[in-house]
Amino acid sequence: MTTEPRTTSIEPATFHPNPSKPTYVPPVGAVDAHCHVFGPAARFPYAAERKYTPVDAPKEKLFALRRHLGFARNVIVQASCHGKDNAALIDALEADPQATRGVAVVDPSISDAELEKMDKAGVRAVRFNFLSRLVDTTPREDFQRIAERVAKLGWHIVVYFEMPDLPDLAPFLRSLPTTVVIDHMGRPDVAAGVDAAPFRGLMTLLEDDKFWVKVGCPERLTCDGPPYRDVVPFARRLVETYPDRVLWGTDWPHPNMTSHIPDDGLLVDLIPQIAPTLDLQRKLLIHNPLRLYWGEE
Ligand code: 0GY
Repeated sequence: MTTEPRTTSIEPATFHPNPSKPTYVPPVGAVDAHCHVFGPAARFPYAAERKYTPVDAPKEKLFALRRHLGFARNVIVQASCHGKDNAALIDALEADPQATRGVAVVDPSISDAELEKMDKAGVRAVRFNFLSRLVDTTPREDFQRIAERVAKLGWHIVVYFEMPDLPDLAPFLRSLPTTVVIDHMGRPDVAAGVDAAPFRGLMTLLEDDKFWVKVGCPERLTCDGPPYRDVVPFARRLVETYPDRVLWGTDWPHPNMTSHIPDDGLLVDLIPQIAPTLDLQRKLLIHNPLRLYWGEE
């Protein structure tokens, strides 16, 4: 079922016009492994089925932010406002091929030629989004078919769900034929604490080494607001327990943030709290993303 966008009016900007310079200096070669580009709409129109209409956040702004924050590379994730038209994503990848990799959103009917073209441009994964506020529902058989197609290319799957949906989803996720990367720590209820059953369920799922997890996005998960201290224990538990299967990203330009506009410099300054040693920081920011997205050991 396809629905109309909730609104076609452009929503207020969700990204900071002038983020602070972080105090923390990332190790040379660090990767921002979760970020997006939006538009520009005049060149890359937003999808008819989108659920929100963002302010343009083009590749030039993303690359300038990367330099400002002290990062070297980006993994750009196709945002739901662009639906299954990955043109803005591919354009960003082709503009800086060494320093970027992509996560696309595709339909099961996509041709082999199109998949190969994306592979050449630097796409290394597809995203399955399970949030009904962001996308129309996709049948699991469709996801299964996509998974089988992309597994042959050596791609993996990025999944975005909310923690209450995990018990129902877990058997499906376990059945996927590739590595599975979980966005935003599975969106735990921070107020419930790290020892609550749902977060322990996520930790158990991660015992299977087909699963990886992104430990960013405190701005969406926090109850207390900046500087997001309440989210640190969740990310730190994951980094310390599964140091070889964690990724970090800014989530710029922070789609749909309404509570506040995150300061990306502040997000970077949390890294030494969630990865307290240089060894953990190097795994989180360099070795893990390079292994998964650039095929480098
Ligand atoms: C995120 C989160 C959100 C949006 C999207 O594709 C998207 O539109 O992922 C969200 O609203 O939680 O990580 O980008």
